[in-house]
Amino acid sequence: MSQHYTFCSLCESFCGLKVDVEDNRISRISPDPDHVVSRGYACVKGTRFDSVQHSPDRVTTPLKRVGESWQEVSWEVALNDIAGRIRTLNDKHGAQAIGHFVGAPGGANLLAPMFRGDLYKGLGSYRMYGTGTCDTMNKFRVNGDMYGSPMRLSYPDVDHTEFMLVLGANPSVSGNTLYHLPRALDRFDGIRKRGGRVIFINPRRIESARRTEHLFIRPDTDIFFLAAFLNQIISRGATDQSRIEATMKNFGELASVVSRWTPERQAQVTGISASTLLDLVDGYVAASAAALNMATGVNQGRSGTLCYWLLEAISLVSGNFDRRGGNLIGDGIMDFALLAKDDEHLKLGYHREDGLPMVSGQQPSGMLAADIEDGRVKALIVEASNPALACSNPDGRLDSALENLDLLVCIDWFINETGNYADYILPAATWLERSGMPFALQTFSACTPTPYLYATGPVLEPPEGVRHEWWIYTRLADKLAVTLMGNRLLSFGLKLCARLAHTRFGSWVKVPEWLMSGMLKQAGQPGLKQMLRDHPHGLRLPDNDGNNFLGTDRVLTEDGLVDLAPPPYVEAFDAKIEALFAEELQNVDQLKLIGKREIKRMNSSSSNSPRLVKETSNYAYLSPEDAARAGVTDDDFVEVSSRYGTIHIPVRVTDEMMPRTLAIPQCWGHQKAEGLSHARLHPGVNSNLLAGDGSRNIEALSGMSHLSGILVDIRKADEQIPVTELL
Ligand SMILES: Nc1nc2c(c(=O)[nH]1)N[C@H]1C(S)=C(S)[C@@H](COP(=O)(O)OP(=O)(O)OC[C@H]3O[C@@H](n4cnc5c(=O)[nH]c(N)nc54)[C@H](O)[C@@H]3O)O[C@H]1N2
Ligand SMILES: Nc1nc2c(c(=O)[nH]1)N[C@H]1C(S)=C(S)[C@@H](COP(=O)(O)OP(=O)(O)OC[C@H]3O[C@@H](n4cnc5c(=O)[nH]c(N)nc54)[C@H](O)[C@@H]3O)O[C@H]1N2
Ligand code: SF4
Ligand SMILES: [Mo]
Repeated sequence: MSQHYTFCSLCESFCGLKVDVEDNRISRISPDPDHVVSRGYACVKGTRFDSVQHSPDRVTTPLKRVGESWQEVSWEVALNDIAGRIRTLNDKHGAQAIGHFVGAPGGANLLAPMFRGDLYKGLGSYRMYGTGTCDTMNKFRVNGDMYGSPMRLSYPDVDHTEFMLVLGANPSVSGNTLYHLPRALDRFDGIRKRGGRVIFINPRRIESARRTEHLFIRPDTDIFFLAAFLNQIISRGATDQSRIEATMKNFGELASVVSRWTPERQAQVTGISASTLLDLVDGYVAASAAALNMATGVNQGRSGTLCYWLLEAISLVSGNFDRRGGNLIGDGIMDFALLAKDDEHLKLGYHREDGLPMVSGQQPSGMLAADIEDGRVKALIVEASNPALACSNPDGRLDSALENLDLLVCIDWFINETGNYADYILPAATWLERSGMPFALQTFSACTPTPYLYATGPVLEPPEGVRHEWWIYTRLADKLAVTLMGNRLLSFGLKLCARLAHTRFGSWVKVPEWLMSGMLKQAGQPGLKQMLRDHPHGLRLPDNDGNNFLGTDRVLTEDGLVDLAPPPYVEAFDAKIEALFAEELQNVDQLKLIGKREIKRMNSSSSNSPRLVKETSNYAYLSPEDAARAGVTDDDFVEVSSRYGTIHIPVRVTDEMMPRTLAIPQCWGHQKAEGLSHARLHPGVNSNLLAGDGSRNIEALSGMSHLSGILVDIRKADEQIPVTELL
């Protein structure tokens, strides 16, 4: 038996793990008690990953769709055919017809992004979609406009703050997003023990708020709360004028934008009373340092970009930004923001031919079905994703579109619901089978209150027919005559390595390790070998004490000033806020649908693990008041309908829910998955059949999909039809 230390790549907590291995099989996974940050914490998804890793359903050789069945083929046969079909479609329809779609796990893969990006750049296609427009693209947009780069991403200094306000996140279940916070509950306890306050604002009384304050907010009304909060700070004069004058611009415009938003006015639609808002502002202003955070619950509403702008503005003008215990901008081992600044593909404000936004090079996933229907996209390579369940799919529109593609290739561990429609499944290695570092945001942008460095080698050998993403993209680049890394010699070397990687010279080829070592050394850090030998539990780097951003050349705007009121935001706010408010006043009595992440499920991809998901937990969670109004109780079925679709689902009644709000755990609906034998036994229903897509349902500034706060109606279903028969 051998013992290995590594990190879990399933969520952004990146917890340290100890993995016991016998004959290339996991015998046990336990939390690493010595990991420099997670210090003995890991959740069940990490410690039971063996059930995914060794699943009998795992695809271990390329599969080609032939009629109704799958045929095992060699990599050469698969990649030659795929490259040939891409070339033909490219000749006929142009490079833009060749699309890509990347899912959340693709972001945790250190090297895949470079290779996939280069392949598409080389092909001349910018039609790259991803679930980034389901979770956070609004934040990247704001960073670009206010600080000059999408990658200048702030995070709350949780371990030093005295007051923390969190909107639309549930870190103790999700492991958090866009900043690193393992052991979230301990860290929030720490704030309380220091005499501080932690407040979660959320339509559901969430797990993270068990020992903290919590306030209900009506879904998708955060913009009114934030506008009134900011207006209070400004009208009280609780602003740091000297810092504003020296390091920021357009304060006057900002003040005038929010000037009509009073605590009383926001209370009409948010459900947060005027006195509660005033109390929060008192607490925020009185704290020696106060931090703010918002995440997917707000990002997925209709005003994610404007909300994040107002949130950052509160922190900036109140003097809490760039200050210990407030919100900080990290200083990673290399300045990723600076490096990415001039990259055409990461350019901000880049628009599609139809004027829709593309942030950080990502096409709106809510446009995918329409783009396929319009013939804009003919081929799609999907890496590490399951858009059929993850994205808005009004009444199954995305399913039909995916089915109609000329070429669909899924690079995955399994045949998931999207894979059902694929021409090829290309089997990829798991994170236990590759070398890696916690991804770009942490290592390169230091989005973490506890800066550290970690590197791991592979813990397991991949099965014979499985390949790494870098290899797949490099072989395709070779076959399609695309130059990688913008350098012919390097490209030739990489292609040669990929050709040799699975021959008898394979053990010489260490492309991921060479690249990682190169990056580490270039950043003045120990190389990979030294990291693995000397720092198996990670290397803690110095804390970020703030005072290192505002007024420095790290602000990448042209004039070096933070823009408090980027014109497109002022315009969008003025244009839509009153209409949104009027709409909210009208619908206060109607139900709104939100999602619910579950500790044992990672998006759509844990349901196939018998050790994680034994039965469905895909209920419609309702407040007792709403259940009574609909005349339903636990296990009754309801019909939930939106403008876009209808589903039937059993009910759970809980006082965790705010009245007029309904939560359904997302990314269920496995009845059709050919390759997920266990998930099919407890399929659940896909709540995204209720979400709208197309240009009317994506947020105009960032392309984010509207996935939370969807207006729905419910009624008791006449009979309890088994879920499997409903779709
Ligand atoms: N166990 C588990 N962990 C995960 C995932 C998973 O599926 N399962 N997914 C991973 C991924 S891809 C991501 S992006 C992260 C996301 O991490 P988080 O951002 O923490 O995501 P959620 O847990 O969905 O938290 C969103 C919260 O917003 C609330 N909410 C919904 N609508 C609104 C609103 O309008 N206003 C406010 N104020 N709150 C609202 C919801 O009730 C919910 O508690 O989690 C990651 N980690
Ligand atoms: N209603 C609603 N819908 C939502 C959300 C919500 O909160 N509410 N959340 C949204 C969010 S934030 C996200 S990110 C999406 C999540 O959706 P996706 O990003 O599509 O994630 P998964 O559904 O987990 O699918 C991931 C697939 O990748 C495979 N995989 C895992 N690791 C790897 C790897 O290293 N390499 C390869 N090649 N394959 C791998 C898995 O087997 C699985 O099939 O869902 C979105 N959808
Ligand atoms: S919280 Fe769980 S899923 Fe996330 S990194 Fe830690 S062990 Fe993995
Ligand atoms: Mo996500």
